[in-house]
Amino acid sequence: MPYQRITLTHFLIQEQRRLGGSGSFTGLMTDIVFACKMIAHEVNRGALAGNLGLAGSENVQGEEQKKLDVLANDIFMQMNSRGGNYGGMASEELEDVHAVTGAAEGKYLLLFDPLDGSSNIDVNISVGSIFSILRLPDGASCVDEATYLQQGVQQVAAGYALYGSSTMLVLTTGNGVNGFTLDTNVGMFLLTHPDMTIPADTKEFAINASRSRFWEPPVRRYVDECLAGKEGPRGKDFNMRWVASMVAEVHRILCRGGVFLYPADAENMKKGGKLRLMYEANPMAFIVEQAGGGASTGRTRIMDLKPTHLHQRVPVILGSKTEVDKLVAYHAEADGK
Ligand code: P6P
Repeated sequence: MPYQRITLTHFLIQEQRRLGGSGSFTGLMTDIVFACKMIAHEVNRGALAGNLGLAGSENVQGEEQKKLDVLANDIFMQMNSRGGNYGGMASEELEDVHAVTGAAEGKYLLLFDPLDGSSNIDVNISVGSIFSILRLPDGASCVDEATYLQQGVQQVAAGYALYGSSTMLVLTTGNGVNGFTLDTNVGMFLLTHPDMTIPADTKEFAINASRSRFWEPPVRRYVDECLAGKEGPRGKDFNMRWVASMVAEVHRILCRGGVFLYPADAENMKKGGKLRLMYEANPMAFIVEQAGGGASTGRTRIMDLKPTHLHQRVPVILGSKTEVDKLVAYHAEADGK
């Protein structure tokens, strides 16, 4: 019988009934889903729609924006302003937080990276959108950055869309991780990857090895041991991956295990690291932990970090629990703890 698979909307309704939660995840996700479907359409059209190349502008990070960075951000802002769920939003592409006008009832905050990995767009490698949902504290102001600076453990939900060979949406609401694939024939996300779980052990690590000259000793030790293979201290051969698109890396880890490292190094520590805490590290850490993995800076659990500013950067080590725990132990040893 066709259409056996459950839609994202029906999944969320069933989850709410099962958990008796008052939160309306269906409402919270509706506008995000619209935005991701539209972005998928624009990404998939690529050159045909004149969507490739540079926008001729820079974002708050001082990075050259791609046309699709700007378009994806506009789509996320517009779509998520209409449902009345969000009192305010924050984007990698915008310097300041954005209060949603006329959303007096908006009880949540949406933080997002509208198009992560955009350096891959022009060469047709997978990119994605990352989002994190926080509660709007009673009496707090959506124009005040401090309202958004909540620890990762406060997240209500987090997820990503992956614009790859198929378009997928992977989501956690704090009760495990589930993956949905977009059926473009009917425009619906259908449950294809229920209860995604990261294997504790792996033979695959992902790091930008061109930065090895900057690495701290515990990271160098870990990578060297992996490269030593079965004759080395790990007693097994490892494989390396680097897609330069965090969404693609995390998705691979959710599907088959692995560890992803964008660690602190001698060059990036001046800025605190490379990846942003509020709309990259925290949502991915929530997802990875909910799938049984670990997510650390190497020294601190990412979701325990107390944010200091909206575009704060942090070191990120996440994935298979055994490997993350080993890396944390190596950092502690190097720090003399
Ligand atoms: P590098 C993309 O710009 C990103 O934020 C992540 O998606 C990705 O993992 C990383 O940066 C890639 O960094 O040093 O390879 O350009």
